[in-house]
Amino acid sequence: MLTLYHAPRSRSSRIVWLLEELGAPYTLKYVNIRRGDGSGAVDPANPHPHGKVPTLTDDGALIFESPAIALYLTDRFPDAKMGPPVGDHDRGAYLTWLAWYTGVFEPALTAKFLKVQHVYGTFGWAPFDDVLAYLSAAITKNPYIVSDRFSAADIIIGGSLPFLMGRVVPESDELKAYVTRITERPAYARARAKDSG
Ligand SMILES: N[C@@H](CCC(=O)N[C@@H](CS)C(=O)NCC(=O)O)C(=O)O
Repeated sequence: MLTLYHAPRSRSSRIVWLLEELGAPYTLKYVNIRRGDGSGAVDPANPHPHGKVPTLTDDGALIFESPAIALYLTDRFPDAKMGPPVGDHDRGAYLTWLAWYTGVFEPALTAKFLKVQHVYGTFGWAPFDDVLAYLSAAITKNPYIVSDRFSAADIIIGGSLPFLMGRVVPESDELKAYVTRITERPAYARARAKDSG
């Protein structure tokens, strides 16, 4: 049985969206988290080792870090075709984009937000402008991040854009069109309804 530990309007909202896309049976447990404005607190009911969300459990197995959860779920529910399976031509790109989100995109965003000067040869990610250009090129070449097929990579990466665009990420016509494309899906609307807490 899948349980998602979730805090509304947070990184776990994307996993609610993914579970809705998959049509997977799951229980949603709302938990408290520390918020950027200083409110909130670690919730003892949340099994995440750092008190964060998303946290997924599956019959006692603990899975955390958004890309790991996405990969776990799309492999576990292959019939939903939300991620290229092992042996598929697009599998490598899919894994790359999931790892890129966590290893490149988020650190580059954080560095930009904190106004940290990029240091080549020291940082394990590229400067923010390169990162954004790479993402913009991908969603201009194809309708979705990996290929012409929507996947969990669009939820993990694209799903962060409605919040980030106009804040840390500058708006562009390409990104706006892409966000509209992916958020017009019924599963997104269902997830938003559950996000209110
Ligand atoms: N790298 C993690 C980040 C998780 C994360 O930082 N989540 C935030 C919510 S958006 C959180 O739980 N913050 C509470 C805290 O830092 O204690 C992932 O992508 O899953």
